[in-house]
Amino acid sequence: MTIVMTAFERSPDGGKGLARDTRVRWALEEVGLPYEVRLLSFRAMKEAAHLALHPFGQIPTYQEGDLTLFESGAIVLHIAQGHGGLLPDDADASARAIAWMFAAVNTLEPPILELTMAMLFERDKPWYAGRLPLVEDRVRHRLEQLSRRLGDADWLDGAFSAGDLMMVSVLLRLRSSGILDEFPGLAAYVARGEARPAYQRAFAAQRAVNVGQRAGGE
Ligand code: GTB
Repeated sequence: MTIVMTAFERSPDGGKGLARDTRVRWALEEVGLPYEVRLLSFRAMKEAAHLALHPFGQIPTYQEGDLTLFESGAIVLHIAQGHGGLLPDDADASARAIAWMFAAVNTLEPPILELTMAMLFERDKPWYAGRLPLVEDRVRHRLEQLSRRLGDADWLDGAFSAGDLMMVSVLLRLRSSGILDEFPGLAAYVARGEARPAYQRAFAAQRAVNVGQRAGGE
């Protein structure tokens, strides 16, 4: 059954791999599943045909036979549960890996998103200089906690899992802020994720679409 996912026709990041299709591509590459990518313009994302797949008119979506999914975390979990390599066989370890997936999107991603949104859209606002340190400190607080838990380990809980895939994907978005480099253990963790051949293939695939294209907005 052919897997079809959606991605930006022209990602605003110009090929840095920061849009959420990259984590889905990465999961598919980790488990060795072939897939097709349907590219969408911002306008097409808001049209009825796409809204039938994604209620919020966004990417990524995932279609496999009769199944249609949205939400990158749910898509990665579906891939991980159906194919070996991204969740441990042990039921408790698997539950913990899923908890890390939720931690990535529910505990780390919100303050990181707030910071990136502020840096992108609030620079010219009168409150920007005063607010930025507060937003940065919220991110630092979570990174300190995460860094402490990771310690000297390569991955969050034993072998690389979908929890790491999601966490690295979320942390990657911090790179341009410089904050990640304040936490060398986390910077090395992200670099380990990026070095995985499956990530490299996913990154190259999205880059081939986006590099050289001009930014068109968030
Ligand atoms: N919670 C959803 C998920 O995890 O799938 C969020 C999906 C989402 O935010 N999709 C974004 C989208 O479709 C693309 S990833 N936006 C278009 C719209 O809402 O109209 C967010 C994103 C966009 C651009 C960059 N970038 O250029 O760096 C990074 C991340």
